[in-house]
Amino acid sequence: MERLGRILSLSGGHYTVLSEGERFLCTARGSFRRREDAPLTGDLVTILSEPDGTGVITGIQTRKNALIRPPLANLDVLFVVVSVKAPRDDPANLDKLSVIAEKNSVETVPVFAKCELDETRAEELCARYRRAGFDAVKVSREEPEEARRLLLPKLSGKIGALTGASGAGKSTLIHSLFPALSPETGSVSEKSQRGRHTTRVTTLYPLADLGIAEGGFLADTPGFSMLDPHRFFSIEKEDLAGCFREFQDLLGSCRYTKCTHRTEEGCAILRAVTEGKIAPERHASYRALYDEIAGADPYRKGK
Ligand SMILES: Nc1nc2c(ncn2[C@@H]2O[C@H](COP(=O)(O)OP(=O)(O)OP(=O)(O)O)[C@@H](O)[C@H]2O)c(=O)[nH]1
Ligand SMILES: [Mg+2]
Ligand SMILES: [Zn+2]
Repeated sequence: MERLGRILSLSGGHYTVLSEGERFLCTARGSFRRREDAPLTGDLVTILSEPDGTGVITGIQTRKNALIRPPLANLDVLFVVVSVKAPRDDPANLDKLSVIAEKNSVETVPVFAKCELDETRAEELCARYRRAGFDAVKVSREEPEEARRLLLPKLSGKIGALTGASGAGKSTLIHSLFPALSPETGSVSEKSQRGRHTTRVTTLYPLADLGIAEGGFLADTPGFSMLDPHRFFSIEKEDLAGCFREFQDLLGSCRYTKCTHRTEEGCAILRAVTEGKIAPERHASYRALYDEIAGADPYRKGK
């Protein structure tokens, strides 16, 4: 019979599709030949299912977005875990990821972890990102209930993924959120990604399996730190300012229409930085990313 389902994982050419609480092991119909047509984990698909639990994917519903690395479709929320201490992470990486997310209609949720180790810094960072327009939170393994209260509603009915530097506290957070999933379980695909097979395995965990009625999925995919905005998302340097949400209202208010918001006279963004309306750290991230994009492609130089 024909039914609608969600692809939870892809392994060895076989897709695991969740449909009305049942899992089907599916192949894709031969018509998905071209790489960009191929079904991805996270896709909502129609399948023709057999009573023995197998099926064939016959169609893909329109995607909201599609990430190449890791391969994942329809991501709604990206939780970027940043450790406030031990190790003290640089939030510049969060800024970079938030740009990629913005470009792909993914909501970034900055999560400042290990907050009990430096409450002042955690509060400072939270305030900075809230001011920039993000729903930032701080968490600690000492308060798993609080982490659940803050983060689970953001996953309800959505596909979310966790990313962040090594040691930031991702596995610990997964354990706080889903005590039924051991941190070891959370890193299974991480291990397989390091194996000799180049195929990257991204798995969606249905929240329903954990007894969370509202549904939603958490993607176990550690590959986000590999993202290169220029290469993978073809962000033009001219589009970058629009991906910093606290810049958006000011775009068009600069003296020069081609203002790059780095050093120009009469720049509305620079004025906002001076006036304390835009965090200097965020503007520094903007400049660094701008230079990175401008310098990344020799064919683009001078344009
Ligand atoms: N003090 C304190 N330590 C924490 C907290 N969360 C995690 N840690 C510790 O930080 C270390 C790294 O935590 P993990 O959860 O393994 O970090 P991860 O992001 O999964 O790291 P990778 O798997 O290497 O990417 C572990 O020793 C944790 O015990 C916290 O809230 N407070
Ligand atoms: Mg981990
Ligand atoms: Zn400007």
